[in-house]
Amino acid sequence: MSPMDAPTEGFTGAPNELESHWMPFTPNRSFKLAPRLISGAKNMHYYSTDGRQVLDAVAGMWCCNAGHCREPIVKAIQAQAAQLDYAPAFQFGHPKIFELASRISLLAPGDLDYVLFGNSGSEAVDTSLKVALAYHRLKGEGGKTRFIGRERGYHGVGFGGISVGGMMPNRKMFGAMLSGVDHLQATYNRDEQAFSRGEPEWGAHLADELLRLIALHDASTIAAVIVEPVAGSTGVLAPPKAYLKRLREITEQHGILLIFDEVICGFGRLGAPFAAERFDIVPDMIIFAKGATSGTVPMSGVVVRKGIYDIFMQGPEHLPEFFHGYTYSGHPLAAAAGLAALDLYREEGLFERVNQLEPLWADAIHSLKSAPHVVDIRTIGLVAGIDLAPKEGAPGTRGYEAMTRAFHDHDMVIRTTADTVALSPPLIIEEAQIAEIVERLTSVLADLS
Ligand code: PXG
Repeated sequence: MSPMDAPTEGFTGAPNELESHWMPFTPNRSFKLAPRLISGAKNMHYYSTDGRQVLDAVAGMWCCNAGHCREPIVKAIQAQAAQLDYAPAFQFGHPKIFELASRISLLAPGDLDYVLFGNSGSEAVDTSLKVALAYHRLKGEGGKTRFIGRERGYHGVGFGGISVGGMMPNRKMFGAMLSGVDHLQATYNRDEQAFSRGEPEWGAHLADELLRLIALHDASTIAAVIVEPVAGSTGVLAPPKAYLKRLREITEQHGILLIFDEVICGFGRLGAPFAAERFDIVPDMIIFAKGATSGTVPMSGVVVRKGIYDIFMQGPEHLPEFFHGYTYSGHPLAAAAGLAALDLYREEGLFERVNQLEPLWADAIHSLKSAPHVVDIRTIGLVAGIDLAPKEGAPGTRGYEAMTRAFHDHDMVIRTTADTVALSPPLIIEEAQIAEIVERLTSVLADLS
């Protein structure tokens, strides 16, 4: 059976069939009037229920880094489901999750040697914040409870993640639950950085704002700083040169933990297992998800430095050292998928491939500079953000139109947040397919009202 003729079991996509699923982060009413339905996938493509082959320019949602329905991963999941469907995550273990933890700790820099597994990026963010609080408390620094996030940061949708996150719509509705946080300024400034490739030259000084926040709150109240090395969801914002190093210096000097949220950056997106390696920094924790299983089975985690783990390994030996965990922490199917994905990344050299493709990718995407509506383009690794000028009085409508036209009229899946187009294709993308993305996007932009 080819993905083209994936069965839909009598499903026609009629409005009554679509009603009950309250879709996440989706305008439900518009979607249900003109649905975008996908029933199959292979490598770089989706297959829509109306029989079209659709180019995936965003690796699902920044997660299917090895491409879709890759045989070794599919087979590993199938075999695992038949052999061990589930084992209790607390008080018991299964071999593959220990193997995966070892493999991930080897991929992580420095002494980031311990992995706490979860299922979603949001869960892993919560986990990391709890580790930070507990770590300081165990050290007798119980006053260190404040978190510093960054404006335009996205750390998922749990209460922990939205409090340190810097996306206004995520914060304003649930503000009552959010306290004890402060935010660094976003690093993006179009006047200074427009059309940059890789790390912008301007902006390292913005890291010194952390010194101002430390002077305001005092280091004795601050548990951790959490940032995405490259902010993904809010428009692909690469860190200014030397900015992250400066954050590391300041946090280290003041006994504040530094957490890298690499849910998007990890597993090759920037040409290294983790962005920490690309930027030559050892943070105290790295949050990962998405690419860990190439998007096939939900899995996330937090990689933690040895010094943190060691602080927890005290107290009575019959009691859990950390009161935290999920039913599905380290699920066998996710572990099998993760091991198979790591094998595939290594065998096909997919992380190195990103380094080879990066200049070509940047040239191709930046060639859209003078296309209609384009006001900025940013590229780094195998990621791009393209800002479109908002429509007068109707911000977000141009981006939405671009996304829907790309799918319906030009057989391509892209992501848009407000009026920014984000691209993050599977790492297996061929040069010709990069050209195809640019070609189709050119047509989309030409069609936009
Ligand atoms: N941290 C970061 C940096 C993320 O990008 C999360 C945490 C939360 O992960 P979960 O698994 O709970 O969704 C994310 C998720 C997009 C897009 O297109 C980005 C995400 C999710 C969906 C869409 O910008 N990032």
